[in-house]
Amino acid sequence: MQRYDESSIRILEGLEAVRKRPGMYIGSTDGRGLHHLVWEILDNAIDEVLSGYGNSIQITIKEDNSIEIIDEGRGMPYKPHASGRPTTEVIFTTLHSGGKFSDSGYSVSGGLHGVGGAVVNALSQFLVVTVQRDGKIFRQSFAEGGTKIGDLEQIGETKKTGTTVWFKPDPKIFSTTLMNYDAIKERVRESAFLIKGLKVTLIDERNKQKEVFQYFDGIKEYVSFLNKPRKPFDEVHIINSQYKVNGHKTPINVEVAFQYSESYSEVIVSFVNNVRTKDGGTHEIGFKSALTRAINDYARKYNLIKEKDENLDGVDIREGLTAIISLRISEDLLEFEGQTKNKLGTPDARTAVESVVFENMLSYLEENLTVANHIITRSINAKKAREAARKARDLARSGKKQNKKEVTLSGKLTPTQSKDKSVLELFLVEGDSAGGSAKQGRNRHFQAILPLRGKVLNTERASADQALRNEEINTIIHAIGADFGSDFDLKKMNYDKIIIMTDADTDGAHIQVLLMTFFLRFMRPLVEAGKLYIALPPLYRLMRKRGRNEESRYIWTDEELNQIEDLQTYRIQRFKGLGEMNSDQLWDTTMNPETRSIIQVQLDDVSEADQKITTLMGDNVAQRREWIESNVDFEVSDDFEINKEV
Ligand code: 0R9
Repeated sequence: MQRYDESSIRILEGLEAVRKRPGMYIGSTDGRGLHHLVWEILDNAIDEVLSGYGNSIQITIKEDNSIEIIDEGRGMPYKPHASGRPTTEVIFTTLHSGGKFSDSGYSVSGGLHGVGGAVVNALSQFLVVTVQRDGKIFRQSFAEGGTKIGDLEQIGETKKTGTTVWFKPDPKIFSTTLMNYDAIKERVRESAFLIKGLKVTLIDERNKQKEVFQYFDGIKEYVSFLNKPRKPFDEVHIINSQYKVNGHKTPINVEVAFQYSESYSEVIVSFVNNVRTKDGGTHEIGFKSALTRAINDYARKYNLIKEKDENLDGVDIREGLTAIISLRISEDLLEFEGQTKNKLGTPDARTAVESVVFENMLSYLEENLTVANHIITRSINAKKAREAARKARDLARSGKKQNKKEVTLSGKLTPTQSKDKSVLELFLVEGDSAGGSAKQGRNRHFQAILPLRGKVLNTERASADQALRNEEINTIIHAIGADFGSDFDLKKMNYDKIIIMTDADTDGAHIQVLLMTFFLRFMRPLVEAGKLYIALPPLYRLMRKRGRNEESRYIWTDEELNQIEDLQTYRIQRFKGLGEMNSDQLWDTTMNPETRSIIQVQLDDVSEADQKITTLMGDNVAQRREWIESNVDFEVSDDFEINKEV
């Protein structure tokens, strides 16, 4: 029988608060929140590596979806803390703040800043911590949301040091407890790229997979990795320098790796103290302005742009650029902005990156004339293409010339009756025949239909101006009415949801990928705002006689079909395409917000999404084949995290 003293009651109250409001600590209780627990423990293991102890971490997804993380650091302190209880116990049962438990100024690599252990424990079915330190092995276990099920015990002797945390997220808390190998792999790989030499072994016991990540060239290898599906036109260039003011070192270290390729995309991924800054911030601004300034200075110096001509624009200069920025600054200089704190606010970071990159770029360009000229020629072309596109658009908008495109648009789009943009939906439908059913089946009040003929242009391999000359693309841009590229304005959108509706076959999947490529390249904020959806038409209809009536039901997946016990009593119709459904069926199963299934395209990781899209849609055929062959189970959802809206 467990006896509770006053302090353990306080502990439980603390952890109880986490269980009552998990969202406050980990954001959500879906798959994202679930993985947040993994990141917390992983960050603690990485912190120990960053402090200079051990360089090897092992992470295992067990068969029951529990997670074990092992580091080879000093081992978590276990001796009694001021409260009289072992430090391990305090760490896993109290919502404390970082730095409180050690004199060495325990630094945190991100996340919950030291409260991670207790939060993970509170949200777990069980958690076991094992410490190897001072020649001994200690263990302590917790269950059911952090209740201690025993004191810290010595269970053996060892010559090694390190910490192991094994936990299983509580299914009473999370809507799913299924661990996503790819999500963990991406995170682990990112850490391995950022911390040179760090070796991370990832094991999945559910299907006996194992991968090791270790990179001795750090972010230089990261850029090569991201550019693997692209055609680079030079080596990766690396800048690494401690920022100095008047010859004095500052606590700001700037590391940048970049490489240009023939692709049209711009990929910039930035980090501060090894934490990803998804929304950029001052370091990214500094990098961009240094690059723009250096290229323009160089172009002027060698008369590559004429005196009377305007400077080249940043967006044009960055076409085809892949860059990683890794900033390391002292903790007291860290400032974050925005709702999710994913944006660096530190003003000095801008000055530091700008000055380091500008100096370096100038000499880089002088030493690599071919590359420099190539970048500039490309930017000039990009600028021309952008201006041509803008002219065509302005002309169409002014209505001076009722051009062919506008006529086609008005003929193709079946608009809504309501003008309340906040509820309107635009269906992009594969083929004219399905378009016809959709037009009849829709709710004309708030659903607009735009049928798409044939294959959509692959915008990964097209410039802005080529894309705009494509009729389907042009029509979509006009229908959405919020412009595109750097001029895209979310507030101007004519619809609240853009829903891609294709057949549930490979051609349909291909059209989905092509459209998602387009939205990602030309209307990224639309995707980021969660306004892009994919409709899920059912695969089967089951029918049987019930008395006088005919009973029918719809089935979305093969698994669902196989689970039906009295399947033999039904007649089965397999829908090969949307066209086989009549308009009522299409409304009931795929369009009616009350009964349909649609998935929201979520852009969880921009660089990964770019990577996959470039692999699938770009020029490098061998790379594409390799990717498809090693991902036989190709599904569109592989590229994006998907969220099912019932
Ligand atoms: C498998 C996941 N690993 C960890 O969670 C982990 C935490 C940790 C650690 C120390 C060493 N290894 C660790 N692994 C540590 C830190 C300090 C001194 N000795 C060992 C120190 O900061 O001075 N700790 C993380 C927090 C704490 N230890 C502390 F607060 F208990 F000190």
